[in-house]
Amino acid sequence: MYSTRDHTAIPLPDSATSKSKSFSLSRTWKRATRCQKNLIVLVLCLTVISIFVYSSQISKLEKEEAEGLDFVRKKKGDQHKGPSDENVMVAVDLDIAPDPPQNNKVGSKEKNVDHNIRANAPVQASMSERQEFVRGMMRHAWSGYKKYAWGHDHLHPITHKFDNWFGLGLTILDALDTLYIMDLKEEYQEAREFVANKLTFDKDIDVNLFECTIRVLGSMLSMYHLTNDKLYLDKAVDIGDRLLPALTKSPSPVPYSDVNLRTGNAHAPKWGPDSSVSEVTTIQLEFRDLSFITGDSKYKDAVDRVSKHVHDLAGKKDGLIPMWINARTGNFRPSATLTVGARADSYYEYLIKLWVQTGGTESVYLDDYLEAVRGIEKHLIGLSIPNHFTYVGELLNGVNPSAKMDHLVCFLGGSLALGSRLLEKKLPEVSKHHMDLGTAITKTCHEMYASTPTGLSPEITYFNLNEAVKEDVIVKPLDRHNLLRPETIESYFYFWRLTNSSMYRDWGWNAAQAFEKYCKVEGGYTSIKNVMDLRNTKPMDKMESFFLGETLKYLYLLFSDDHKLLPLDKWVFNTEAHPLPIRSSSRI
Ligand code: DMJ
Repeated sequence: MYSTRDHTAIPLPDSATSKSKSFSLSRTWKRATRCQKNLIVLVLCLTVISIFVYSSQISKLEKEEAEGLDFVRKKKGDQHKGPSDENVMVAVDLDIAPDPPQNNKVGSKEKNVDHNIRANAPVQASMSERQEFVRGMMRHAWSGYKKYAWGHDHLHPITHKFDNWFGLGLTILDALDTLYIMDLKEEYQEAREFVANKLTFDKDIDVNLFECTIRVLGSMLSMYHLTNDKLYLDKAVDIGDRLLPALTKSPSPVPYSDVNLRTGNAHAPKWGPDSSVSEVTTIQLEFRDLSFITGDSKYKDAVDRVSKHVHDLAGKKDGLIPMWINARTGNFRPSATLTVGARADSYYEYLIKLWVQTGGTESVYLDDYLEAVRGIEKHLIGLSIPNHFTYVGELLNGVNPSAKMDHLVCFLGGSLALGSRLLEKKLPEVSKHHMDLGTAITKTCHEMYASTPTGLSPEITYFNLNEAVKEDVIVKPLDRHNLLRPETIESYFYFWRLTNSSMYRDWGWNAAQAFEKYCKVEGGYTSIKNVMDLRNTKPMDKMESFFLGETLKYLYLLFSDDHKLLPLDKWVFNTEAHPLPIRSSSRI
């Protein structure tokens, strides 16, 4: 007789028992009524469907858990831990979600960047592997640019289009010294060939003085210093002369923001009367260097005049500068916002670097820098709730505090570390204090990355000051983009060089992997619109030239064991990461 027990007691595919089972089953089936048969078929169908639904739910849950685990871990447990806490490193090692399955195809329904072409970034890798990995990133960015945007300013790596801001091949110029430093010989030769045979500055175009100085002049100067190749000196002089009218044609010592490369016609921005203060105070390292190498003081005189004017100008608040300045009147715009973010950032960066550039001989820059850091601490620094992250906020209209921090501010940790090291003997207490402040700010910048699901920082972060809220970091919907910016990596680089703490290298490695995972596409690397949703990052289809000029260069240097590769006591990096030599005096 057929029984449940008989049925379940058939563990092995023994032919005799199988036969007798099938025999008894078929007899039972034949004896069953039509209604019983229908019922059995229905039960079998329902069982098969349930098994299928259950197993697909399980695998979906497993995948979600794998992708979200580290974010949850970070949110729950790791915010309190200080830089010296080893657990941070463990948590950071776990910070990146596992690689996506290999069978994700190009053109899959997922709106995100395509997974299939993402390289496998190993979670654990030796320093030389990390460095080699970054070289691979550079090669990938370069080959996409070369294939789809050669000679144009920026690549759109998804649509394979390009844009021209100045029409000078900005990505090539920004990338030159990175290629050279990474010893990517073939790529470097392609770039040099472009400069030698294709690049001309004799163009009827209006360019932004600041952007053209830091990217184009800065690059040509660096390349000249690194290679001694006269090609770059000639190009540096050419572009320097074409930019100079922005400074000399202005009715005040404050330069116009824009200048035509062919006609020398200079003017304020088309959209408003004022220049950003960061722009007019972040051209000095480059023009001074041009004077040092040519022996012609006209470049240095022009930019020193701007610095002196801003130094003397009324309207600062404890060393903090309002963000707008007018080239006609020479004055700050009253009641402008005080910030270390956009439109003011590199004013502070260049104060300390100008002092460094001439071997610590121009104390006016150091004095202004020290005063500014005191001002930053007095008016802009705050601690978030509940975990006391040190943020650098803003004073809106010069008076109203806001706990808003741009990613751009994240250069500050590195600059404080650099200044601190150089002030060790001269001002030991200040040095220690600046190092602590820089450390805290850099930890906050790391949190901006580590607290998002993608492991990439948003463009702007707000810090919580409300006791009732349990999250320190607030990201507003319109601030969720990541433009492949370098500032946090830049600070990791300084801290690695100056403290030898490998924690910064691990933090940098996490960021590199996140760029690889969420920004890499077939044509290069893309900015993304939403760092808060790892399933829908909304690629923006733009690869900024500073990704090659700065972000990848600082990553490469971060993973270099060789402190003699561009040592910080011999080279000062301009704000676009182009290294210039440190001199022993300001004499030309
Ligand atoms: C770069 O052009 C420079 O680092 C500049 O100082 C700020 N903006 C970009 C990178 O974010």
